Amino acid sequence: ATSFTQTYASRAEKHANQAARALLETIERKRSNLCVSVDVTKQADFLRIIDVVGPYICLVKTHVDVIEDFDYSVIERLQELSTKHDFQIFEDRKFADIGNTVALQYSSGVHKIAHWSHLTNAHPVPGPSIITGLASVGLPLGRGLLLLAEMSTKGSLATGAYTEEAVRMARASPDFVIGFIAQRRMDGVGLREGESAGDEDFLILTPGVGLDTKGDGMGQQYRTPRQVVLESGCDVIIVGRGIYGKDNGANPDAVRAQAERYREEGWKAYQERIAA
Ligand code: 5IU
Repeated sequence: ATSFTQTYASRAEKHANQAARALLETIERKRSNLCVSVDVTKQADFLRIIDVVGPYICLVKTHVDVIEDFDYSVIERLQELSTKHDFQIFEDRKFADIGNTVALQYSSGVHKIAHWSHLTNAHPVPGPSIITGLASVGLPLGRGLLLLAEMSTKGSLATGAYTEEAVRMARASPDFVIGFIAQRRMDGVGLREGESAGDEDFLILTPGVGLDTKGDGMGQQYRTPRQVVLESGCDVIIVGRGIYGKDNGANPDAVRAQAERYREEGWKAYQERIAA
């Protein structure tokens, strides 16, 4: 079986990277392939939303740089919630600089991302040195990296040969690069004549997921959990405003109901996929 039809549990057993294993195990344990993306600017909203959706998710995706009243206690609260509700943390930092600079951005500054974020991501645009730089900080801490192989936005330049090169870069660093932010499965993409995919198992985390709208008027494009997980073979659905709405999740019951709904849809699509 390819990773398309394998269970999350069996993939967890074989994965060499600690962060990938932890995520796959969490997905299986909680029967949830739902990641909630929390793009809000007040720490109170941020922490309240996460406490409400916590039971239904495998992963929280953050942009801590948008929190305007940020101080490091937000991270401590986030870690407490991660333990309380059993989810992993993914700071969607989208690193894009030279190796030396990204190592500093990852380890230091106000946010010290490597100290608390199990996963982070990077644009492949600088070439393999971005992986070397981030791995120098993240590997000793047991972290994992996702490369941005594709984007959900209209007119994205991350297509074709660029996407293939991203997959080749990941293939060359299997200890640290655990998969992609992408819109479809990437096993075997960009293989050259005579190369084989072996037992590579990239995790695909996919934003641009929504059940009620097709877009946001600013280039975002939404597909359903079924399209993403069953038809495109992605592993984790990333949902933001579809869950916390237009009012920064002011109504916890509404947020909880949406989280339950997306968890259910994502898991149903996965069950259909492994039965295929
Ligand atoms: N995000 C995308 N598309 C991408 C990448 C990241 O939407 O291709 I790479 C981020 C942006 C936002 C979240 O933090 O995922 C999606 O939020 P909404 O579900 O609210 O659109």
